Amino acid sequence: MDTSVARKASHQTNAPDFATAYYLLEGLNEIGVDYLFCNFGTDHAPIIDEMAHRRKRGEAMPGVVRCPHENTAAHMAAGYALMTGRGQGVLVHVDVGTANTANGMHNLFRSRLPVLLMAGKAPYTVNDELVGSRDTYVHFVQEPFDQASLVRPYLKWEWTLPSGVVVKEALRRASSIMQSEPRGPVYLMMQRETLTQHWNADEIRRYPADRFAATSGGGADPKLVAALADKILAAENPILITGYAGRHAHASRAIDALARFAGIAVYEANMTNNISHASPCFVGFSPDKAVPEADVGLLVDVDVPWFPSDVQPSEEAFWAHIDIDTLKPGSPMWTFPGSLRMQGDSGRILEQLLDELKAKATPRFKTAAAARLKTIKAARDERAARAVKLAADKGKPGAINPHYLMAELGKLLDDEDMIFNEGVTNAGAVLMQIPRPVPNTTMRSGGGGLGWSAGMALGAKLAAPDRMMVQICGDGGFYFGNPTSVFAVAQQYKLPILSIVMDNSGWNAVKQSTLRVYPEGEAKTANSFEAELAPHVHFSKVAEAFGAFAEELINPADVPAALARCVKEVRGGRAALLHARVTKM
Ligand SMILES: Cc1ncc(C[n+]2csc(CCOP(=O)(O)OP(=O)(O)O)c2C)c(N)n1
Ligand SMILES: [Mg+2]
Repeated sequence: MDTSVARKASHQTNAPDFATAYYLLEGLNEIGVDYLFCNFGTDHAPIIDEMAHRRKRGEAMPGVVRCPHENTAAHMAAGYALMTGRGQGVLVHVDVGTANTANGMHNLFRSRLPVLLMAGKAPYTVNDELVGSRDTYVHFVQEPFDQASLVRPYLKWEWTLPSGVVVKEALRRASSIMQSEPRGPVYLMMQRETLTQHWNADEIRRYPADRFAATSGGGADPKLVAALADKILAAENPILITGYAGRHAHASRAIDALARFAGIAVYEANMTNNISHASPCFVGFSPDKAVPEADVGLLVDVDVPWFPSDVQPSEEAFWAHIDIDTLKPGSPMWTFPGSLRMQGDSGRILEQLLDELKAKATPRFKTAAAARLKTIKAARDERAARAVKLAADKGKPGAINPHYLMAELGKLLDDEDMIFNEGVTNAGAVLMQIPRPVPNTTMRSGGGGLGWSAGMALGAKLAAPDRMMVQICGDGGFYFGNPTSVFAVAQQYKLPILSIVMDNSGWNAVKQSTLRVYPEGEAKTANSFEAELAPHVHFSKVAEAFGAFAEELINPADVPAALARCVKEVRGGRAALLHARVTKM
């Protein structure tokens, strides 16, 4: 039988208007996807052809960013979502491409960032029965029994598109779920035969945002708010620990206002800077000293407020969880104390709490709160002095002090510039030396998968081209970030980011972890930690291969000028990399 005739016939009997891929691209427009971060394969032929059609007809569709590695694609979507609040599309190749996004999906899921991951699936017809049938070797080997299992632990939703007639409905459902708090990844799989299926335009229903909205949390039960206010009114040492709350501007304002009114010390756990570091209530990132002394504690949108192996709260203390995710169903173990739990929009709940406190505040409470603000100021001053002291020693050639390096970098940043801090064992130096006056201008991943900061910086740059995006990582993190893919995208799409690599000669975190478990162990005796990486590498050459500006920084005396040159290049529109040899592990 002449297969070309059969192929044509199947087209004709479908009485086509448009292929499902056409409605897919249209549906992506409708759910607010500005960009598709793509790594293509054979599964995408129908989409690629429709993209060309749409371009020819001048029809709108998401911008396409081709990423040589899926890790870049996933983390670009993360950076874009961080800046805009909106999940974007990541389009990857069947099971193998999906597998390469698993690290990214972990980071997005744990960072409460939305993304619509999409992948093809191997065609299900093998004899050319339908347009898009199997036609090459890989179609026979790229079909695992459970493709979604590759990323399922990090998904809020997954589905295989059963028919093109519901493609827009599926996209709206995916969007509603990823955009609902706590936000996170969703995954849609599509077979080629489904994407090539044709439908008349009037068979495809529309699912507009105003009728199918995402959910966000609301306020809390006034009785619980009143109970918590009473606890705070009677507290002597109240503290507040937050991870993500301030990502919403109203919550950032509410934390600051509540803390100032009630004299509450605010700590940030791991994540973005929720409030201005210039706030009189911000006291840093480590609540270890404060936790045992706190009599009332607020855990506000936070996943890991402290490490129980290092610090234990008082048995008598009263802890309240205010969180869109109070129960942490995504974590098998989560046993931080919670005497009272209020699930909802933490900004809204804190506003309620502040209103209640203002209504009930006694002169005695106001005096006590003012006294606490003085104690907090002393802690802030002490912290600032410690930072200056830590940065005073510039280090030696080949062993630049990371605190000094970061303090100098801080001098060159505008308030709105963004820091993506993947410094691992040097992350503390970044946080300590570069206080951010504007909320949400420094962030760490809520997850533990290394290799995110460069991709996130690229995605953020796409969303906010006028701000400088600074990626800071270790030498280990540099490898994990697939730097050739990163600098290729930076060059191709003109996304100049600043990359600073703090090279301490290997995986210090691995070495320190071994020392924590076996302080006097054999690894220590033998000074053998399986942590050293290749010593004579020149990361600058990687960046240069893609047209970026790059420098190696060995001498502490060169720090200010080298940083200034790199920043100048980035502000002028060219990506730059500074490979700094810092204090060895
Ligand atoms: C994808 C991934 N693989 C492995 C690890 C385990 N890990 C945690 S920290 C670390 C070392 C990172 O080295 P580097 O970025 O140079 O930072 P340093 O520890 O030296 O400060 C490793 C390998 C991880 N977190 N993520
Ligand atoms: Mg290192």
